[in-house]
Amino acid sequence: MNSFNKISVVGLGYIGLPTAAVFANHGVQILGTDTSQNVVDSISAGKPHFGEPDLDALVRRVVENGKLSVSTAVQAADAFLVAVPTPLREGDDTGHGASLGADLNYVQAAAEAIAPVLVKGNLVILESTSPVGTTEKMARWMATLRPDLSFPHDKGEMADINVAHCPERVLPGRIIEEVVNNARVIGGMTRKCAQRALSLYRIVVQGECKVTNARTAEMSKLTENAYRDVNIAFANELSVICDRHKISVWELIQMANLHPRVNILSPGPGVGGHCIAVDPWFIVEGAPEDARIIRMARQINDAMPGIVCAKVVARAQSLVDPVVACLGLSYKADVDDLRESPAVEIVAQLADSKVAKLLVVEPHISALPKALSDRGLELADFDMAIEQANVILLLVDHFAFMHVGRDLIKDKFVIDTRGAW
Ligand code: SAJ
Repeated sequence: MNSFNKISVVGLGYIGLPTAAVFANHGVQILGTDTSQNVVDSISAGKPHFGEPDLDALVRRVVENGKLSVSTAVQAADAFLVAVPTPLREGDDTGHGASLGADLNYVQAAAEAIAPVLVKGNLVILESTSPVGTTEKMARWMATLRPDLSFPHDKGEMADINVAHCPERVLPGRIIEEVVNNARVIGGMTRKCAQRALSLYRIVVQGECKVTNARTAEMSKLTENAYRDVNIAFANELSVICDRHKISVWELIQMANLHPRVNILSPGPGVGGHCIAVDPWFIVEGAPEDARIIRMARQINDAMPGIVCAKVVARAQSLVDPVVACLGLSYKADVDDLRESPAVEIVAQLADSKVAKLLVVEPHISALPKALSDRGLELADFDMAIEQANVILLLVDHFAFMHVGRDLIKDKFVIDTRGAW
């Protein structure tokens, strides 16, 4: 029997809810909290408030058997898992070009909600992706409200409360499987903090668990996503250079990747999602003079929507009645998630250019995001869009787009930003 009979999960979003449900499914009593009454109501009724494979059945089961209960108020528990958003905010101008940083308001609010119910022996774990030093900040926020308890930044191994960071690293679409099977980096503010967090994760995690300090764990998550961002930026930069030389970047990468130690990623219309397009800024924020490649990669990837838009505008201007079928809006294939999606930005820019009629196709959603409906756009049917358009702009390589009849597009101008056709 482990010493964690009751775990409080603070923040029931994309990470918190699946994590809560997986722990509850292992027989641990989970108290989930979220500041949104709608989220709490929906989960209490056994229904997740977002789509994720296998999550519905799991949540229904653990709510019905009473292992997961949810509320808007944080209650006493043996351990607290914080999985709240850490969005981007405009950062200070560091003199190295405009910079962005992390908004830690949700982490602070979670710390302040947990503090009143803490008792000696509790463990608090931050899972949210955070800049280096955030776990320590969280400990200090709790300490300010609870001068009667000691925390690791003051009392080290002797502290009453243990605090650790264990970043989530799951891939949307495979969250349930990856919560269990991924390797985890577990960083404690002290060794004891790390060991206690390890014993908590061991309840459900089958992947390898590596123990380190909190700062290394914070930086490791940021590094993973910055590594990918930098490598995608390399591919995107190649695509711009190849356009100039009239070379197919896709063929080029295929050739270069024949080398046994080269593995170039895929260029595209830009980098979206709430992770890779965001987290590298947290590294830049903490080391603005030194994070040069990381900052430039962000800028290169962020410039891609403008480059794609310019290509489409140039093509449209050469036609008499240009009609552009914009295929896909989500940030990557086969998901309904539009967060930070470069495809949405491209369609918005094209609409503002007023250079062509736009037919917007996205099979995974039922209504356009406000940014596009406000511009007078409507969702279009795939077959109709392919038939009516003279320019086909493939923005997302959804499975649903892969089998379009070649004869249907052979006389149209195709701009394939994913190299999928
Ligand atoms: N992309 C490219 N070219 C590529 C690969 C991806 O342009 O070769 C684009 C995609 O189209 C998309 C974006 O990059 O717009 C990001 O997609 P992704 O599938 O690479 O990653 P995410 O954002 O869905 O999830 C990432 C994952 N991190 C890594 O792969 C290092 C995931 O493991 C993390 O848990 C997640 O971020 C997170 O929460 O941080």
